Amino acid sequence: MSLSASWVKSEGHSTGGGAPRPRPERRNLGTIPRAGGQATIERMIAHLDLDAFFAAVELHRHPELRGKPLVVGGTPAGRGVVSTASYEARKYGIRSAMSSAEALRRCPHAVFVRPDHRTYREWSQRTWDVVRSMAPVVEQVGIDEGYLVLPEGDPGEQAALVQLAVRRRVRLSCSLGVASCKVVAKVASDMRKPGGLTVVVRGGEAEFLAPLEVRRLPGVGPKAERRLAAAGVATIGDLAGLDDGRLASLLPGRVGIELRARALGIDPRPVSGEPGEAISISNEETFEHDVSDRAELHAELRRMADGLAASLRRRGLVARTVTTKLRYPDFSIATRSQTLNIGIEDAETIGDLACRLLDRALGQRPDALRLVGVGVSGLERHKQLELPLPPAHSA
Ligand code: DCP
Ligand code: MG
Repeated sequence: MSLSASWVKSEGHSTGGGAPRPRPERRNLGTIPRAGGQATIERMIAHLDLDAFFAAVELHRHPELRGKPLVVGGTPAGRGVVSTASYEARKYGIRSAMSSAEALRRCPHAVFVRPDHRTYREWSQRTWDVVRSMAPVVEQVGIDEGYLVLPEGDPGEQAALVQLAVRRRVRLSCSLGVASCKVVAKVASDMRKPGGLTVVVRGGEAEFLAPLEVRRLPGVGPKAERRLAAAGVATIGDLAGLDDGRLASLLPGRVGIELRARALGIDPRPVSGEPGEAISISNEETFEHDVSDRAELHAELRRMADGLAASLRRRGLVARTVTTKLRYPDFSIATRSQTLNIGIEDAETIGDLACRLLDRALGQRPDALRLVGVGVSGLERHKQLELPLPPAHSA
């Protein structure tokens, strides 16, 4: 499992010569309500973006294409355009939105594959299910990108765990940027693609952004970039340093004021996913070799149940339905579900049910398995009541 080195500034790093800049004021970014309601805690957030997403999915479907320059898009014979290109193809200067004909000119031995959006949506959903199972608040903003409030603990380590989970459970590579606010996290996730993780410490936002080209700041489009370039504003730091008069002449109105604030690493937009908005949380594992040992399968399910229980507790949720999924070596899938009268959140009960459901399915078809998974659904807010486990009925 390879993780690229993090770019982590040490805490308390000085902001360079002269008087230290004032710390940006506290913001409500990455702020999630504490159980009970009133008090809030401030958390670091992450922006996650999958690497060469459509191409990465196609490489799973056509492993024989690995290592070759791959273009996903319309046909170069017609008026097709490039949706995305593998990193191998990007070495030839192939980019999203370029005509496929131009892509073929740049790399005559590139392989072209037509996009299959339905499949990409499925892979996207699998990815975001994994992220939602790990983070208390998740706001997906595109098919392959979104923001998450990081769980408690060291932000870089927590982000690395999310990255690892996406790689292991979905088998996709992603890059993450960790910061105190959305705009900085988004810029950071793009710093070390593919497979990168970049952490910007709180207080280091403006210094991190300053040397970067101004077009890398989200919100600066080609038109604004041209205007700024003509006035000698080349970097995000140049934009951050504009006085009110120059800013108003170059980028009049609220747009200018907002972009200058962003250039300073100030962005008040919250991560706006509601906790518990997910309708299900699941976890699954594809084995290196098919597994038939019942004890090993049970141990795997219990490990997943632990993770699901932790995720439910973190989000203040309980689940009423447990589902076990099995995939056989011939890729056929079986699922078994059980629904309870009240919600549960503890690892042991989820694990017990998951194992029982597995046994039931294996009773009908006792083969080795390629994959097992556990999901919980029927999610609802936890009620502060200790109730015994009710009699269960099957669904
Ligand atoms: N996409 C598209 N047309 C574009 C841009 C993107 O169809 N002009 C699709 C294909 C991409 C997906 O959206 O795979 C995600 O877009 P990204 O900009 O995140 O690009 P990639 O994920 O492909 O590459 P990167 O590693 O740079 O994120
Ligand atoms: Mg991407």
